[in-house]
Amino acid sequence: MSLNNEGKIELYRRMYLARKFEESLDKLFAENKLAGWIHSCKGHESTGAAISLILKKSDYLVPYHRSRSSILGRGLAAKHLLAEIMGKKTGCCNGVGGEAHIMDPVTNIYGTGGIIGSNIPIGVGLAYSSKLSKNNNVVICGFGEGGSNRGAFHEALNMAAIWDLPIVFVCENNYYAEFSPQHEQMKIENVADRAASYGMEGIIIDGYDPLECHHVIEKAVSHARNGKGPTLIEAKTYRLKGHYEGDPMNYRSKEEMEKWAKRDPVLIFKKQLLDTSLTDLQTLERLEAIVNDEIDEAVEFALNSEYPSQSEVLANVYA
Ligand SMILES: Cc1ncc(C[n+]2csc(CCOP(=O)(O)OP(=O)(O)O)c2C)c(N)n1
Ligand SMILES: [Mg+2]
Repeated sequence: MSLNNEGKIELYRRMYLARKFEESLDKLFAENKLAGWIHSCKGHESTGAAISLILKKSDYLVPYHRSRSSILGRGLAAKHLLAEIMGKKTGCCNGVGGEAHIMDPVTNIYGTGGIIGSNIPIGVGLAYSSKLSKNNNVVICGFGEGGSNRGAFHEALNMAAIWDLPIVFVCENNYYAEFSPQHEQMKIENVADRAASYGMEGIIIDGYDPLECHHVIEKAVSHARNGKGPTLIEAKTYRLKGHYEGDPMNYRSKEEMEKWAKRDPVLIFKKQLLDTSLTDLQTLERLEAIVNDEIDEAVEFALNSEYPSQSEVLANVYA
């Protein structure tokens, strides 16, 4: 089903929210108010915003470290996500998960993990539970092209295929894993080609085009919901910043970075909505102002929240 005008505007709002959230992280990090690592999700907004619009409330989202847009779009409040990233008690995991371990049973978000690819078998387990309990819920599981080189990916996709599980695998291929370009990680050009060896369809999409993301991922979700099994979707993407905040990025050329910056998905989609007269600038600016306030409040909330005590940090450590 294609998105109506209202849906397209909501898609833009979710992309803008994700972008503003990343900007707040950049700023807090630069001001030395945020400790630890930040893996910027700038450039990864389209896929996650689309995923969050497609999933039903009872479905499961298993994101990875670069899919914060799906987490925010799904409805995990910016303030609880930011507080978690800052290690504060008011975070969605009481501040003990941090940036790498975001989960929230309230919004059915099960992921992310610090071990690349470790969330993929978790997604398959959730899909297996959906199938056994016949609850008709679908899982969307995200990872990068680097994650698709792990054994966990191959075992998980094989099991999902043989059991026709209700899961859609979404690989956000941003052409780098840390500082290694794709050609140093694998001999093939497309991660989607791996789908054939498990007997499922592999589809390539433009990860900078939110409408294409929505259209194709939604079809794969209904395929899964109708009991027809999994799909592997590869969204060709690019991270507009480094692997981590502070990365000098000397492993990629200025020309390459400029080429992708010109395609900035948030700016281009806004322009597209305006150029096609789908909405007007005033409407979008009103909506942006609400998001800006939400982010300002999240920053205030996270900064003013307390860190967990030493005993709270260790409360759920069993060994
Ligand atoms: C099993 C494992 N190996 C290595 C790392 C270190 N590491 C952290 S992020 C990352 C790159 C992952 O690349 P990709 O899956 O393409 O995701 P991207 O960060 O590019 O979105 C690596 C190698 C890790 N966390 N886990
Ligand atoms: Mg990558």
